[in-house]
Amino acid sequence: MSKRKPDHGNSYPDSLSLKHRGVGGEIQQRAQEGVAVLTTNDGIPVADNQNSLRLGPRGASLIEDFVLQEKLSHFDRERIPERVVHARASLAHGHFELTQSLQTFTTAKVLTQVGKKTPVIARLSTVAGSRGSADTVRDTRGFAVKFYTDEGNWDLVGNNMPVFFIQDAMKFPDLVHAVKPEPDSGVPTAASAHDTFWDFVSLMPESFHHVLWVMSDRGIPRSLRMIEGFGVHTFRLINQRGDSTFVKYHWRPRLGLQTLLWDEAVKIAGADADYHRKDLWDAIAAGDAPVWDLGVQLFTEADVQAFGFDPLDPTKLIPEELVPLKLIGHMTLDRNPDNFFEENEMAAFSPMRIVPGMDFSNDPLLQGRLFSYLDAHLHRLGGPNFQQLPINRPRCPMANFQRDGFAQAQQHKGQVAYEPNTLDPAGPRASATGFASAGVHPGEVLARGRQRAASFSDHYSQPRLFFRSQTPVQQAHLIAAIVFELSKVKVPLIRERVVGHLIHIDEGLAQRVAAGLNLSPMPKAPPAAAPVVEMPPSPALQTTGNWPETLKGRCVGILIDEGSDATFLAAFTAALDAAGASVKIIAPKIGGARLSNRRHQPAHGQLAGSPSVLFDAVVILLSDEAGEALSREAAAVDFVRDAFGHLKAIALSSGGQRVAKAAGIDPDKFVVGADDPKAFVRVASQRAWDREPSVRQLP
Ligand code: HDE
Repeated sequence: MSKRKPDHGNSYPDSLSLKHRGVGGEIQQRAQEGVAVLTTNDGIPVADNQNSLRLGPRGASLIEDFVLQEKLSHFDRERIPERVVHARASLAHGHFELTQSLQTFTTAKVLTQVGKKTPVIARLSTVAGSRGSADTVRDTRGFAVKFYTDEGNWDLVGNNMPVFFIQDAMKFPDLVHAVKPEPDSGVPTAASAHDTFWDFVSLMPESFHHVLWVMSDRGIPRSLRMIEGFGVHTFRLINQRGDSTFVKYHWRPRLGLQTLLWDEAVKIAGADADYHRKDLWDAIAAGDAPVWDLGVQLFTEADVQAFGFDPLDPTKLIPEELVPLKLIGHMTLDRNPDNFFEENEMAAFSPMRIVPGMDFSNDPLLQGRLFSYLDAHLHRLGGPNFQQLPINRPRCPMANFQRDGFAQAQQHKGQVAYEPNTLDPAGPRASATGFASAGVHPGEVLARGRQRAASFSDHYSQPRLFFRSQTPVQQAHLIAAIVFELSKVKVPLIRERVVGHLIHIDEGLAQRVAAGLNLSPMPKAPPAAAPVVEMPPSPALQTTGNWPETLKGRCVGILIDEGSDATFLAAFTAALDAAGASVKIIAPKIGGARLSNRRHQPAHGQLAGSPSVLFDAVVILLSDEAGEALSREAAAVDFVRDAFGHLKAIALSSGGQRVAKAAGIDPDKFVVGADDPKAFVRVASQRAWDREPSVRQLP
């Protein structure tokens, strides 16, 4: 990626440029020479940026030191409130290209102009953790995309799971309070494995569908480049005639859905808390731009009658077998931000931001969100002018009569700031092609009251569909995750309540969780508000079942030391490169090692700081002597043992075999020799799921 010229901050908007400010002299001269002069925010050149103004070398500091005052007071205000949820995230720029028009369904240009590239930003986040929490925690991931369309900004603010915990916005603060660190102790950080979370969900049967999704391996993605995205709610598209069609949005990563193992995720959190952030950044910086296809499920009011569930209920998904996914375009993320704070921290997404040709549905969770995001931005970003921040500005013309307010950065001219008027005939006016809300659905009985639709009362059929659609490997992981989390819950009654709900979802699931907890006797299932309906399994919902066989986008670690075979190293590097993997050389010392041909090979990482959890497959390319020495080095032995335990492919030289022996591994077909890069590429494109029962006892 091309390195862009650093902006030293003294580039004010045009009307306030250096020339106009007449600061002149040295600044302009140095600017002409291409060297920036350090100034205060008022543009006053600073002569000494090392020492404060003091009365004598050992005397007191003077209050007249405006340079120090400005620097410290600005610093004191550097932080803004972090997002209550989704505080931790990565952001990237890119574009969306439409490949199939939806003009039968909508007038929105972004969805009808085939071939048009609309600039986008995507912010991919965790939910529960604070800004400084680890990337690989078990959690839902936020998938927020801002489309800078020609008709204004459209934000699709979704998650990597198609359903949500709750049905009504009224419960959101309770849900978030339950999952966040417990208020008395302040622990745990970024984890749902604690009493308050499970207490809450055990009392909210509607949450179980989402709970199963988070407990599946989708809750621990391998990479942000490998997560799916969903708009979750049902939205509407409106066509020229004013007809409304329901729509659900899906993002599909071209790299496929890939996940971690729990033990791996936990160890990565220690080895590299920024694992996902770096992975996305590095891929984009290397020109390896991730791509997602955008798919839609379109259906009408009449179709809904046949579903047997209510698409306004955000705890329900629409199986693709029922309403197929239509791929209409793709998003490419190909540019990293220049400044994390200005682009990621200050980005404001809201589901309320839709463009003409779109509308909302009456999903009560969505309706609550339509209030909450603007309110959060007004608080977090210091007032009503946050849309003027560069990252939030529309890229199309905008004009209205809103004025003033904190941090107003526009320079409005003229006498008129109201409408209607005759004094500014060229000023902005509403247009017939502007945004118009769809009419209320005819025939709906509108009775005011705090209420929930009877069609929202089936809480178990879809979790059953999700669970039964999974492969046995995924079912085992999901059960292990629930057992793990409930084992952190201190109050036995909460564990029992959870198992009670699981009985409705799947008897076998409940029994295996109970066995994993050593819970006996089996608790009773609570009464279900609606009978559980059997649905045909949906392969599209599989997690490990949808794992692609490829090395594309993955990373292979090659452990070398003094005397490693140079020919094999070259052969592996070439084969892996051709297969689309990135390669990282690891050595006991960061300075690298001298290979068999006496050539010096630098390393990307030091062994002690680069455990094998950071790689998708590993090659242990050691000479016999180095292998002998490293078989007494815990970092090397753990490197191999963990790779094996995490179901990864391993290539071993004869020296590598010595380390593997010390790690006590029993080679299987995913362990190959270091003389066969082709065989390695083949096995490294998969995970050794069959190996799991030999290394881990799953409930
Ligand atoms: Fe959010 N959510 N949310 N949420 N949400 C926020 O907005 C909220 C919900 C989602 O990268 C906040 O600017 C309520 C569902 C994402 O900046 C806040 C309800 C889905 C992001 C807020 C929900 C999401 C947020 C925090 C229930 C998936 C990160 C600060 C009615 C469809 C956006 C902020 C970014 C962020 C409120 C439920 C996704 C507090 C009240 C469902 C991806 O306003």
